[in-house]
Amino acid sequence: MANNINKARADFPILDQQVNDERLAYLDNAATVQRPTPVLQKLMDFYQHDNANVHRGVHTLAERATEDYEQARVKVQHFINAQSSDEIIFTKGCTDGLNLVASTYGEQNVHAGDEIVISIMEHHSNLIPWQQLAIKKGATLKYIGLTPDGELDMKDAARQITDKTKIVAVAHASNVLGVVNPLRELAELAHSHGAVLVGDGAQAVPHMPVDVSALDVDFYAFSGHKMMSPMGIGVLYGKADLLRAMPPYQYGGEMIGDVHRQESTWADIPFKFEAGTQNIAGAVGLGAAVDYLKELGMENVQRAEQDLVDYVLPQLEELPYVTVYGPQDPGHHTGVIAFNLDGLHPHDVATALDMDGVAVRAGHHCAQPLMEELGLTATARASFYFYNTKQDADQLIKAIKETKEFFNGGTF
Ligand code: 7TS
Repeated sequence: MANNINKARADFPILDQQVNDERLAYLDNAATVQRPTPVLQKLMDFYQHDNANVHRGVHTLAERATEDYEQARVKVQHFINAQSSDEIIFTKGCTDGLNLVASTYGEQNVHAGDEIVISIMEHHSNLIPWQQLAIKKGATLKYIGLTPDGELDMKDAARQITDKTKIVAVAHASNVLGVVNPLRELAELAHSHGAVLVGDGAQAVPHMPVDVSALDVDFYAFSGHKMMSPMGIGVLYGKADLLRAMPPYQYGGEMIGDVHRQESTWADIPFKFEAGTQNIAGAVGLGAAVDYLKELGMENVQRAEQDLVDYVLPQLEELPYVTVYGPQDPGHHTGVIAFNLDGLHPHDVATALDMDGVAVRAGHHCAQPLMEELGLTATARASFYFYNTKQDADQLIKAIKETKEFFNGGTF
């Protein structure tokens, strides 16, 4: 593999293509990123040489597959600095991990009159599980608001989190505003009131060094497909003592201790939470993605993205007809940039940009309460990854100018 971040783009043949007769500038990385050849190769190798079900057979392939699967767990453990690989549960993705916590820890610990605190910038995946839990239990769901700069209002956090709070659940990085939230401070605040902190790491783990021990989060969920693994695999980190005290999420094979006609016991963690045949190849692919990111160095990944933001954000902000959401200071902004063009619907903008080869997303980005808070129904969103280049950024700016001209009938 190209272990130099400047050469890494060559590992992504998908990026080297034309769409609508234009060079592709793939800027929809917050939705999903692309996979490098070494990850695809690992997947192929696994299916061609080692594929078997895990933890079941004593035959050689089953042992090899089990070894690969468990090694992937250890790789993830070290990548996010968990204390033990038992604290790494493989899930279908971030959404699945958050639902797991709501359905087990939440079910067990939230009662009528309790409070759950989330932020107004949450993705629906870190909102609806808590909303439904609150409805079911007769608990109250409260929201931490934003500062005028579009960052999490920590003064409001201190107001919202009280002794009635049982769970605080907040995104580590927003998929719309491009902000990174202070999870360590939120964890301290939550713990001082006897609550747990659930971190949604979907937009953080692929882009910056993440240390769950230093953050002192109790649970932390993320998706593999946003960090170059196959689809359909993700991770839930949980502190071992909490996971051990929680009931299972689903029932079936693999998660049991002993089964009798009328009663059963459960396996120890992490297997208690991995009922049925898991996405074994997905986990193996995630392990390969972790290897790839480690070789690049997460500091380098973060710096490469920051360089792109420093380059493109001021250019966007300079355009009088463009509104950028979230912090205007590039130093406070991740590679997720939500924006609108005056008088144009973001879907029209995204369609026009696609004609120029620029792939962006438009819509509410699964964050409708945030849109409501901002007085919007939708935005366009460009989102960068380390393999993007200044050429991609230039193409975005040029396409935005052309779009404005086109819709203005050339009068702009
Ligand atoms: N949390 C955040 C902050 C996210 O951005 C997403 C996905 C999820 C949770 C859910 O992840 P999943 O892999 O389980 O679906 N965000 C986006 C997005 O912004 N555009 O497409 C998916």
